[in-house]
Amino acid sequence: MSTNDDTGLIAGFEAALRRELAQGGTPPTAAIAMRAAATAARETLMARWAAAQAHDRAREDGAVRRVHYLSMEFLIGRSLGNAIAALGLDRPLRALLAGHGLSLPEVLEGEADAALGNGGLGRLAACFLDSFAELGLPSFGYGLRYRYGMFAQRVHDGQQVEVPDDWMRDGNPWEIARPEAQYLVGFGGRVEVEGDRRRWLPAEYLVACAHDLVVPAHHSPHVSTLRLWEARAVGTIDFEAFRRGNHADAGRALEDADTLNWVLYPDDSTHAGRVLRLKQEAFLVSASLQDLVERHLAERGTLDGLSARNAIHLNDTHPALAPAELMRLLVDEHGLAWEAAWAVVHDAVSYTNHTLMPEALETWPLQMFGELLPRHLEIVYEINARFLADVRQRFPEDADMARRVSLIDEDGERRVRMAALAIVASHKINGVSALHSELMVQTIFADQARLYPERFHNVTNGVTPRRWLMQANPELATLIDGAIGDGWRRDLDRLAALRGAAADPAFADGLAAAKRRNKERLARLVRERIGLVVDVDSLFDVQAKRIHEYKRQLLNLVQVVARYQAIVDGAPLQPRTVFIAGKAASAYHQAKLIIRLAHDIARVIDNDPRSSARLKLVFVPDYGVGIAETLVPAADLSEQISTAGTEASGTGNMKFALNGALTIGTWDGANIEMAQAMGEDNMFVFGLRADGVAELKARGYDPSACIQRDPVLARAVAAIAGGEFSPGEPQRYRRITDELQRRDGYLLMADFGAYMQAQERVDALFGTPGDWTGRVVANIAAMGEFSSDRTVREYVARVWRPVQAGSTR
Ligand code: 26Q
Repeated sequence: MSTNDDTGLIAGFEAALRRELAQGGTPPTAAIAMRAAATAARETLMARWAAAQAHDRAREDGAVRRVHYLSMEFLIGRSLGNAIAALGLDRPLRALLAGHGLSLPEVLEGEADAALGNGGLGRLAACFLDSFAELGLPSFGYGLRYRYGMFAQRVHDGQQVEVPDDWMRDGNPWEIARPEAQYLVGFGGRVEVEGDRRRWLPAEYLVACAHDLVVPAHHSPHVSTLRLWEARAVGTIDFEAFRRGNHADAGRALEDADTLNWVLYPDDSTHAGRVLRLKQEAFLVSASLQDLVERHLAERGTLDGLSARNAIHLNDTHPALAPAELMRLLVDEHGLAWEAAWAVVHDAVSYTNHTLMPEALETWPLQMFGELLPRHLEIVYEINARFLADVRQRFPEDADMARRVSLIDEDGERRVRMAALAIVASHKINGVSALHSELMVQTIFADQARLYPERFHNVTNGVTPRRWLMQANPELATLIDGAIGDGWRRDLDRLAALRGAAADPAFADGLAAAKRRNKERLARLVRERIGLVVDVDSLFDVQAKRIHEYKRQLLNLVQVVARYQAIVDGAPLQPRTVFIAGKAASAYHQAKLIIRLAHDIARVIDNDPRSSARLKLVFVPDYGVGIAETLVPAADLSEQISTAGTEASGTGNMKFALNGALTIGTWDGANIEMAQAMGEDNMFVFGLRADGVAELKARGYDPSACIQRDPVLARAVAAIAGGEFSPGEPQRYRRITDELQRRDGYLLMADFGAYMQAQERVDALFGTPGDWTGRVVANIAAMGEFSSDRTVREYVARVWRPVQAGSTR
């Protein structure tokens, strides 16, 4: 959106870039050019940041609150492509680089992925930052500045090996240190009683130092901020120890502080009970809330209006210490009465739940909690006492209610329940798809929903069309511009106008051509990274997400085995390339075994001349935002096959459909709303629904009966169990096949037949390209409501807007 107004900006950028590029004297490498462009773009971003802050401060209308989005994860990926597109600098940058013999794509490739997140929850937070900027919403994202982000995934002998992700090794040209924003965060120690006031005397302090990443809007000069906290020691080196030559002792305090910055816990939905993780959560919460209070005081001179002007959102329970910490700040440090402080907390705080899995609900051993955060534990007790008194009064007939909803789990080792804390404190609590929000109030939070029905609601997830269509798929974006204009870039609902374009043969041809080029791009990546050649005429079938049993990559693999066996028997099946990508949590053995099985199956298929023309299985290593940007636009088919009732929403499902892939999926998470938006006939829906899953489990599920009933399934499972894919070690997959035959907790065997039938429908449709393309258009045209702009607007309207005068929450 380069306009005449941008000429100054472009000239400034060019001058800055020339200055940066000239520094080495020698011709710049792609890496140097990347840093130079980032540094140059940063100057503009900083200016926009200052203007945005001034603008937000000056908003006197009180119509919007400043949003503080607290999240342990922000999976932002690379920034340069997004920044120069947003600032309208692609063209001058391309020209300048060409002058140095460099191309823009190779320069963009040189940037490290900022992988400060595990998966969906972290990527959602990154999409929200983009939408915050685009919507001009006064906001701060708050997170931690991990030295090592999500581990890099290597594959040795078909097995996942985790390698530290040293993403800041060459510095981070995007971050802006804010030495003026520093706060002390305490840990441990004891609580002193002075009359009716209590003071926490921590045993240890760390300093939280702010580093900002600036996220630009694409259609306005607005920017949003991601403030990442770094932990530093309060003091310096121990000079006395240093003088004695004891260097290790001299730096001990610095190093101890630094451990907090080291790693993002690579644990997707299983609970890692580590004291360092709790310390990280407390650090994020305390620094962010101190920053909020300080800013409010600086702007308004009083704590009055704190919650009328500020919203605090908890991205799952990881920052759920926030209500306790805000109570401590307001009551202990600023002298507010408990009731007044609690009203502020309740008015400010809201919470999003991202999982129904009971084992993933965060709890902390009381002992550990009390040792690290003694004052917060007292506050949790006080909140709990008042809450339970209310519960007992309101539900005298249900004697067990208090035990079930208590903030403290008293069964066995006593633990603090973070979700219970988040719910009691929040004025609004939401799930991330219609089904998930419904199940949330029927299952894990049924008691709380009885207590506070008005607090629970749904906000279906979305993804940013800037990164996931404009940047990842420029050819498709340009094609859509030609068909319906470029208004969709700001208002994704306009994609609905594409329905009319479905009948236009030129548009259909354009779609096919764009898809083919994106498939070629992926084929190149696969050739370069893993040395495999894939057939771009084959159907590209992609399942890309964290490896988890509930997501059922194993169902996909069993299907691939059955397909392989059918082809060997002579079935003339539609040629397919099946791509699987994703990381397994380092301690999740079953998930790692699934990765290994994928490699073993891929090898056997690849070495079998009878199948190689019709089937290929490719495991794409090191899945992350960067790989997704190539993988998503290249897919013909998107696999969204979780057991119904387990995937809270999914957001990959949205990215694939937006890029013109058809979905094969279960009636789960946001798949349901996508199917409803596009018409169920435009998605390959299969399998048990959530109620069917629950019924079957209640009836008593016997997976071996499913296997016996279906010879195709029996043969596929037998091949894996018999060591056909691991001839040197026939028992290698025993744990997997035993589970499938005996327990099959995620009902793969029950859904297998329906899945195979749906895959047959996929093959048949792919064989008639005209019909396939018609469905693709219907898919894209229906994706308007899955923009994160819509999602964020809903949060603003229902959660983050200031409460109306006179009404209460
Ligand atoms: C908890 C305790 C200790 C260490 C780590 C964790 C932890 C970390 C990450 C627990 C859960 C997560 C991540 C959860 C997640 O990504 N959930 C996904 O959120 C998406 C956005 O709402 C949904 O689309 C997905 O369905 C959901 O699985």
